[in-house]
Amino acid sequence: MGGPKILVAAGLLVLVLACEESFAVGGPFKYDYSIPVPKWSIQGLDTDGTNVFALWDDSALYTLDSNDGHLISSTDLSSFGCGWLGLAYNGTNLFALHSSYGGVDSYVYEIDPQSGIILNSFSVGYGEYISATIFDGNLYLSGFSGGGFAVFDTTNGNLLSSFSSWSYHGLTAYGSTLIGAVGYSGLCVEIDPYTGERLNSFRLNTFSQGIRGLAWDGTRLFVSGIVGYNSGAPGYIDVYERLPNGTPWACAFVNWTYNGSRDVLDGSWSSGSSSVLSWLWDLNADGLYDDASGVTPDIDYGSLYTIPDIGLKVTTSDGAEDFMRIGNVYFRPPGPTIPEPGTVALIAPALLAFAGIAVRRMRK
Ligand SMILES: [Ca+2]
Repeated sequence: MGGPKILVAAGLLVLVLACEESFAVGGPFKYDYSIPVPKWSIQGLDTDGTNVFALWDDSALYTLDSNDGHLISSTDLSSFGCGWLGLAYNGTNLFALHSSYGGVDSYVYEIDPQSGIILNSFSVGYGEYISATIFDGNLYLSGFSGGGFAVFDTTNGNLLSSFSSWSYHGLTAYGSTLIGAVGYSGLCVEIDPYTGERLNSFRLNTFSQGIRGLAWDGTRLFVSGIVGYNSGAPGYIDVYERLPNGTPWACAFVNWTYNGSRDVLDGSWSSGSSSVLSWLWDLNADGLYDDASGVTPDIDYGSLYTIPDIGLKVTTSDGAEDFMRIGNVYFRPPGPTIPEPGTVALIAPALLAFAGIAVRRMRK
């Protein structure tokens, strides 16, 4: 009589394994390995498939082996001062973004990756650019006019186009689209490279103090960021592999936005391998997602403008679930001094970032 019990046990084991597999940690990418880098804050990142090029903001360029991470070469850029924020490789040379604030023009330096010699440079004008990539042979910079993309001809520095979008701290070409990282939250967004439209979103559970660099080589996604606040400390680059097509995944992301009269919770950045079926909210910190539902839940805040702990659970139509928790969300009271809606959409994540609010992630 042992046979059926074993079969049942085996069946349950298969069921458990199947359930675990349906929860793709990190969205459509899975953590694979890390490689060490000499510095704690690698803001620019790209790869030629064999090597990884890493730009320390203050200020050096490193070439590392993409597999074992050993340091192949380094180029001292300290004579330019800090502010190296973006790096892009066009198949031949590197384009390093040195960005400035306060009305001073930013520059892009074309660098030979073999010798580290600067071959060329051009001004990209005043813009708070924070990341760079090559797409379709042209240089894409994110952060244009506080949000959006500017596209430059790499041969002469001419501005080819610009369009509004969010500002992405890390940026990489990803086949026919782009992927950008939204700073501190671990949220990454797949972006239409011609319109800036958000196509998809996922989160990488890494660099809680900020993703700053992304590079895709066709099979691996390299991710750099900020590690601690010690400028003498070393850092690392995390390497993710793409999960097979069809792998269910879900991404919960709590945002808040202005709807014309007040701030509202907004779960519309949540995404997954199929459509999100439900958004369930925990607003009283009891761990039960039973206080509100819907992508922008209609809740009565009363005089409460700070919710100390918000949880969002999303479920996709293929059964994947994801959870996100966020602390101390401040809703501004309705009043005449509220900025325009378009500005608010950009301010919200900045508030989140500058408040240093811990974004915690839970997963069953
Ligand atoms: Ca609850």
